[in-house]
Parts: sequence; C-alpha cells; structure tokens
Amino acid sequence: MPDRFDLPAGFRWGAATAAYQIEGAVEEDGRGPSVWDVFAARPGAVRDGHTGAVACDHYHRYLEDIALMRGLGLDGYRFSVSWPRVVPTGAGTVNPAGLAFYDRLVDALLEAGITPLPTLFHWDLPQGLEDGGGWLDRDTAYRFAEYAAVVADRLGDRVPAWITLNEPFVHTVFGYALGTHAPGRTLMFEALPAAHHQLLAHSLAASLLHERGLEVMLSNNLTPVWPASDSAEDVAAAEAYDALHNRLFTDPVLVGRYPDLSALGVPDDLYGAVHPGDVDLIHSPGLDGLGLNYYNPTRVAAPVGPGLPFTLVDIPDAPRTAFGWPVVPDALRQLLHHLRDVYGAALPPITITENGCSVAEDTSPDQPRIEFLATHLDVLAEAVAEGIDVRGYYTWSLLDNYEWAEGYHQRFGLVHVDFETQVRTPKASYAWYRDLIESHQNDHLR
Ligand code: IFM
Repeated sequence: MPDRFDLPAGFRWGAATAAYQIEGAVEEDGRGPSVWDVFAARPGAVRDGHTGAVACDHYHRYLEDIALMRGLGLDGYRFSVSWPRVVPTGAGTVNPAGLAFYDRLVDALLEAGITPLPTLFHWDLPQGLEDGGGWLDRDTAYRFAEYAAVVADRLGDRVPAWITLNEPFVHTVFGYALGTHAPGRTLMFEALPAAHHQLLAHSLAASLLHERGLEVMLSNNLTPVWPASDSAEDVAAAEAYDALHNRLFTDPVLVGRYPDLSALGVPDDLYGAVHPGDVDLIHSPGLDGLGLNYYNPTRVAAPVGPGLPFTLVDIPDAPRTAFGWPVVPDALRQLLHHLRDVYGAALPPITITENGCSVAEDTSPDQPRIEFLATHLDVLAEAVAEGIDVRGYYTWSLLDNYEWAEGYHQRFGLVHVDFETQVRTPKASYAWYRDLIESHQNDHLR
C-alpha cells in the first residue's frame, strides 16, 4: 500500500467523531434528552437495543482521546457539540456545565497542537424541540441559530472554522422519511420540510458565525449517482435520485435554487415549507468550504413498479466493507470532478470531512481499513493534481463508536474500543495513518 501521497503543503490531516456516538454521560451535568436517547430506548429501533448512554465515555476520557490524537500527529479534530448538553430543552436556558465541557475540550486540543473543527448539529436534536415538531417545525431553525450563537460566543475566540450541520440528507431521509434513525418518522417525501428547515438553520447560523469573523462549512454525504444502463429510463431515474440525494442540499446553498423535484412528485415549495425569500436567505451567507463525506457511489435503475421513481441496485463486483457498503475509490475522484463541472466558480474549497470504513472486530491487522484509506487518498491526490481544491482529509473515525441503528456492531475506528472496559487499543491503521501524516509533514519541511 502506498504510504505517501502527493498532497500540497498545508493540507490538513484529521479525524472525526460525533457527540452522541462517543460522549456517553447522557444524564450528567444537566444535559437534556435528545431524540437519539428516546429513539434508542424504543424496542427494536437499534440492533440489540444498544444506546449511546455510555458509548466511548469520551465525556470523562477526552484527555486520553486527545493523547491518542496527539500520537497520530493530527492537524485537526472534527467533533460535534451536543445541542442538548448546551441548551437542554433546545430553547432558552443555557447549561453552563455543558458549555464548560467544550471549553475544556477546545483548550486541551489547542494545548496538543490540534485545531478544533466543531460541527454544531450531528443528529442529536433536543427532545424538547422534537416534541414541538422537530425539524418539521420552521421554528427549530431559529432555535438552532440561537444555540449556534451561544456556542460561537464561548469558543469563537479559539475556533476559527465551524461546520453547521452534518449530513442533512441522511438525517432527513433516515430520520423523517424512513424512520430507521431518530426521531423515527416515516413520512416519505413529506419529510422534505425537515430538509428545508435544516438548510434555513444552516444559513441563519452561518450569518451569525460570519458576523463573528468565523468560517463556515456545511458537511453532506454526497454520492456519485450511476445509472444502471444508458437507457432513457435508467438515466431519468438516476437524475431523480441525484436531485434528491445531492442537489437538494447543494444547489440552494451554492447557486440559490432548489433542483426540480417534479419527477419525485414533490411540489416546488416542498409542501409549503419554502416561504418567499427563503432560498435567497439560504444562498446569501455563502460557504467558506464544502464538507464532503464520501463513502460510496449509488447505482440507480428505473422503478420496478408504482411508488418511488427509482430503484437502488447493486454495484456488481465491488468489494464490500463489513457494513456491506461497496468500496469504489475512483468514484471519489469522479465526484470531485462532477462537483467542479456542475458548480464551477460557485464551488468553494472542499474538505473531506468523513471517509472511512467499518471492519469486523476480529480482522487483524486491520488491513482492509489501511487499503480503504490508501486507495481513497490515492485518488484524492490525483484529483488535487488535476486541479480540484481539496484542503484536508478527516477520516471517520478516530474511535470505534456507536453506529446509530447498528449500535456498536460496526467498527469504523483507527482505535479499537472495548465497550465493556473502555480500554482503547490503536489498530494497525492508526500506525499507518500516523506514519503517513509524519512523512507528509517531513516532505514539506524540506
Ligand atoms: O457514523 C456515521 C456518521 O455519524 C455520519 N456519516 C457516516 C458515518 C458512518 O455511517
């Protein structure tokens, strides 16, 4: 496996996590309940009934985890702030102990020479807001902006760049359309107001962050969409899916319009959610960077019957991760070129804010993860050589953690976590990533 990639000086190496997936301590120091606490407690919602109540106990062990990051030589660490830890009911009263945790985390990161990159929302909505409609309620966008300002006022003197939302596509579709994630609603396309309100929340928060001189990114899980054949029906189905998965979340932010969703039978105003002026509002703050979470491409065919206007089909011959996801590194290069072709000058610099894979626990010495990372970094370096502006790479994930509806069954970490004892053990991929970062830094010292 290559252990050097021709990436520019200043390219940032990082690792990513999210609050509910690692922190635990869900009832400590005044944290309020989140939709994930409630969803995970529902019988049958999560594999084996796992919850994030303890997770990696990072809330108590963050210093040990920062020592692991320092051992890797990371430039940056992407984590998320738990909204219900900071504003327990989602609106109004701020919890000083919650803010103090992130204050300590940021100081300890800086002390270790690591730049903090916080995400303000990674799916753990305060249950208090969900009780009033959650992201289906326009008001949630305004509450998010208030919460963003509270966190930025506390940490903005030390944290230069921020991510507003993580993967609004996944949160909307799994959480509100299909019900496989919290809050477990099954509204199908009528979930789309939740997408619009998240984008509105992003823009309101982005303006407040910009007013404070801070940089703003939005991270989404984008996928190259491949029609299963050249037939007009498969191509049309692929276009409909691309509009839903990708363009719904990037077009309004980057070019100030929603894609045409008529092939999905969705009205232009997303079931009344889009008010006059909203799309300009979403576009106007601009983005200082696009956060790209890349895992795999999606192959799409014409529908087989009534219902959805597309069918998701298998990618034949692709190797699979332990999660069953196809491994297609070159699709990352295609996606980067596609974004540049579609958005041109409107495309801001890109940061890969997630990329990684789940590997079965008994796989030693973690070779599939090393191969996954190396092959993706290889095509990333090619794309950069071809002129795409990519500024950094944050692997998912630093630690094995709570993988949502899969509980603790999927292990994405560079560091193994024994969830009984909380013992952390760096894997072979940890050593590989550490050496890679070191050789990149040495190459650019010369
Ligand atoms: O664990 C998730 C993360 O929370 C969001 N992006 C994808 C990861 C792997 O499924």
